Amino acid sequence: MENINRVVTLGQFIIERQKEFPYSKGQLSRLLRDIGIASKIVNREVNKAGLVNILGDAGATNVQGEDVKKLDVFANEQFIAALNAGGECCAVASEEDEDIIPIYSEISKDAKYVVLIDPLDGSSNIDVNVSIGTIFSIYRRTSFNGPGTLEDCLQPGSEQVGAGYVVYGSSTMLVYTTGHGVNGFTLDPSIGEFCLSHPDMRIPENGTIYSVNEGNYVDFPEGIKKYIKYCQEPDKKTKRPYSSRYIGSMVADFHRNLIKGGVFIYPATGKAPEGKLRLGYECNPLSFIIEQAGGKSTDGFNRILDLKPKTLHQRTPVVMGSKNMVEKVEEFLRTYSPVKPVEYFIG
Ligand code: P6P
Repeated sequence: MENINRVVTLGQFIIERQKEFPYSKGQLSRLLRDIGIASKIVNREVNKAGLVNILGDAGATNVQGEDVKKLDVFANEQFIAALNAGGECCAVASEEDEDIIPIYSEISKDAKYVVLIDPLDGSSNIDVNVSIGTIFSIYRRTSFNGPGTLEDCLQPGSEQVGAGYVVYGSSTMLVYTTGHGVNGFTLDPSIGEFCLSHPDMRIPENGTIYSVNEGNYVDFPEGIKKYIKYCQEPDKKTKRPYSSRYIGSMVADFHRNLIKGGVFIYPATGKAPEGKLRLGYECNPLSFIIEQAGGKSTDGFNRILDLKPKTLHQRTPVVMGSKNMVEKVEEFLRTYSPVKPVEYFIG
């Protein structure tokens, strides 16, 4: 009889799903494995952050008298080291580094992939014990050989071959897609393995949660202001008023909305005319995931995955989540703020 309680680890799952890539020789599988290993190391440090005074600014020392790195610096080093050692990656673009980190060594001379990563998004929340996350995006290189190039890292999100995030919360989960649906794995600390816990994740087409920093309300485009008021109006048929839920940690807000349904909005504002969130290693990977889960992600006017990045740390306004909720936001923007936000604020 099939064992219905069979534990499927991330490693087993990746190998079993490798059949979806008939021409793959396992490089993408090994790359995902490398990211999973680094995530477990980062998780260990995130979980004990308060104990070893790792929260302090770089330059502090821990109980062993070792120089303590801030967690986001530590996380960045762990992911880069894992990708370097794994041999499947020819360049990394990180939120922590101004320029790309080309990788070229005996073991990675045939590497086919580049990785864009936010090693520890929302790290300002560590000190108050709020969930934080890692976000990663994987592209096939467009250059032919040698170390990866900047152009390899400036591809539109529609070219991603993989994307995922780790949310270090009440439990630690890794959620990823390679274009064949979205699957979530929960870390079982007793065996040190990510285990399949959320197979084939789908976001509800409708939801009753809106996530936006309403502290910026006066600075929002008119269409966003009107949408927020729409969310707050009582209407039984559409289950309004909706609930306002905003953690201020993108991965945590995204993960909740993916499971429960909802819309996450970080619009352009006067202070941030191109939005705050980064296209390459925040919005593109999460947009790939949300579309694979049946949701939608735009900048209010254009599909995020169609945007052609011009610079590595480029920002974009973003409206992502349940399909029908995103489309309602777009309707308000078209009606009340009928220009792309960047033009709206930059003129
Ligand atoms: P604000 C965290 O700093 C972050 O990059 C995202 O994780 C989060 O969604 C956003 O910024 C919060 O920004 O301006 O609302 O504090």
